[in-house]
Amino acid sequence: MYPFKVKEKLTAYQYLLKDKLAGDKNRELIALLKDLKLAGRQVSKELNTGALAGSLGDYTGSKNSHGEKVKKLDLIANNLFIKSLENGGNCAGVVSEENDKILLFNNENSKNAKYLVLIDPLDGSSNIDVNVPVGTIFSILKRPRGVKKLSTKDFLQEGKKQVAAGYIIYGSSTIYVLTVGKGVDAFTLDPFVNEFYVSQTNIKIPNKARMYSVNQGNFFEFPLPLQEYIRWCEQNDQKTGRPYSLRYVGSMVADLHRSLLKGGLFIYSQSKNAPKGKLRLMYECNPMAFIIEQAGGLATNGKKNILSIKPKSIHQISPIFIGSKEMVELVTKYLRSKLLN
Ligand code: P6P
Repeated sequence: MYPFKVKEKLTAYQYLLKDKLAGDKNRELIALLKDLKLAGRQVSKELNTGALAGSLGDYTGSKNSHGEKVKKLDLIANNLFIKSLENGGNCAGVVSEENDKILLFNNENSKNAKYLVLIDPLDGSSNIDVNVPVGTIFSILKRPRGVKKLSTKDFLQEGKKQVAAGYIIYGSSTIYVLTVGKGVDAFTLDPFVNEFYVSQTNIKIPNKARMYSVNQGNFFEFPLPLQEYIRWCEQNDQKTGRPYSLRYVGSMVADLHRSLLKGGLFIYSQSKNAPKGKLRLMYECNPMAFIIEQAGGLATNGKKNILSIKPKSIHQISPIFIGSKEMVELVTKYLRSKLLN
């Protein structure tokens, strides 16, 4: 056919159709993932031209349900994802960090759709104007069987019930990392054809590494066992490769993308100022935990596996210790042994 080997370049859609989501039963899920990719491409374009269009990191003057300042692009991203999900007809309802309550779609296609989406449309938005990578994090749950009229309780499912989870990191390139429960794959946006192509398949997180990721400024606010663990990381011990390196971007998606590829431990702990931590269970901790565990890592809240936590509210906060298995096991051992309940 050709005098040279044409390297097959599969789009995310073609790869999923061919491999991990083959078969008619997955048609709606593949279509839902396309709806999320569309909004991801739109957010990527907004970010890349952001500075030209007037800084998108500006404060809108309003605060979200967590009392955090809402930036322009937070709202733009939220609207883009909600519109794409509503018009795609593959999602029955959404929990978004930017919306206090659940959002149910009533159009003919969506109202009986099989899937629910929980999303942080733009995580780390305080970094937008200093060009630090930010990201979208999403979790996909199945609509409970036989439920015609959805309500909040239908979204309150344990993380282990997730059908799929992913994030899109808007950095030097825009990368969409996804698990559908059969390992973790990454797709990179080719801006010239505006399509996501397979870039890494079946990613495995190293079992241990010499990097930990925590806001060291909160050190004296942390529980004592965590302070002891961090001091252990800082000690000089060649046999165990210590001292470890501290890497903290202040953008969960950026810190966890590095940990996924190079190994490491990401910590957002409870502290005296934040007794439950800061990150949200349903659309930050759960999706990231599903991805990291599918890559061979681990995620706990310092006592139990993140994916086994029974949620009580859609914006619930949880401490999280996530990353390379051996590192999470060790820090959890410290915390379990001495954490004051
Ligand atoms: P802190 C961004 O605001 C975010 O939600 C995560 O992306 C990030 O990991 C964390 O908060 C940073 O919080 O308190 O260390 O600035």
